[in-house]
Amino acid sequence: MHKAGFVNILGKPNVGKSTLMNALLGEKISIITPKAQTTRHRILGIANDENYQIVFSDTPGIIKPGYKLQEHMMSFVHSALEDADLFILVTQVDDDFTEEKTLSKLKNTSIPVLLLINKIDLASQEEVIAKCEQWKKEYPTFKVLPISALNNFNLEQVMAKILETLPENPPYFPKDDLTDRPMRFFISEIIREKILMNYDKEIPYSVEVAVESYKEEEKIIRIRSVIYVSRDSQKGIIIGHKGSALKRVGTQARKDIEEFVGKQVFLDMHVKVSKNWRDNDMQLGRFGYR
Ligand SMILES: Nc1nc2c(ncn2[C@@H]2O[C@H](COP(=O)(O)OP(=O)(O)OP(=O)(O)O)[C@@H](O)[C@H]2O)c(=O)[nH]1
Ligand SMILES: [Mg+2]
Repeated sequence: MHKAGFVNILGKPNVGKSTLMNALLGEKISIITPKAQTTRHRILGIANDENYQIVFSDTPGIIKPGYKLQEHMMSFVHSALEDADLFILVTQVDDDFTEEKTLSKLKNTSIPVLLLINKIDLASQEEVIAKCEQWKKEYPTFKVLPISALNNFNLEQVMAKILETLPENPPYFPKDDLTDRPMRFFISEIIREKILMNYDKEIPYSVEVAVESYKEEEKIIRIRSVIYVSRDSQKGIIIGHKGSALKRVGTQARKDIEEFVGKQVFLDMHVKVSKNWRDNDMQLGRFGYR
């Protein structure tokens, strides 16, 4: 018997959706940072075993969109809410999910919902128990599990629940596929992760990264990337005094990319201004938001 199906991971920003997917896959597919709105796309992560194939969707955190980029991000969430074999709603002990539309959709769907209370390593046992009871009472159809995605706590139970729910199906993707995204996407995401980690305020939210070329030679991979900012003044901040800030980002990104591709990497980085790209349909389309 072979089981296969789609498991869509949803929730507010920063609750640990990407941490959970990576932990369940045992691979770093999605980038993770302490900042909200790290994930901007719907990213598939595929867990393959002789007897099953689980196709996870990591999604952007649910917010009220303020500009076009965020509208696109929320359209990816809506597409993930349309169909699945299982929805996983990730919440935190100290931070309830209260977005009415999504909750009512999940409450009224015939698709099973697994509600995870994440980051229980940061809470007391009493708080965790109380939170579980509260969810079970308000949403009796949801399966409720407390977890810590960071510490791998209770994740075997999550896997067991998923496998219990998955229907009998042949695989949807080739059994050695790990994701639906090309190499260039992961390179640009790794660079974006380092930007989120190294800059504050509006900078991480004003940046998009594009990989313009990826050339594999015998001993080295040569990558040319462009960091786009939305205003002139942000260019200098990204570059920093005598290029120091950009150099730090480049070194950190190169190390991670080398680990990811298993080869030496030469990373060429350029900074360009794409005026107000977050609200520009054509530019968003070029960046892959469709
Ligand atoms: N203490 C603790 N921190 C966690 C846990 N799971 C995730 N985190 C942290 O929470 C932060 C956000 O994690 P992400 O996985 O990026 O969260 P996300 O829900 O994907 O966030 P967006 O992509 O912005 O929507 C990171 O700093 C993680 O290390 C956990 O179980 N315990
Ligand atoms: Mg994420």
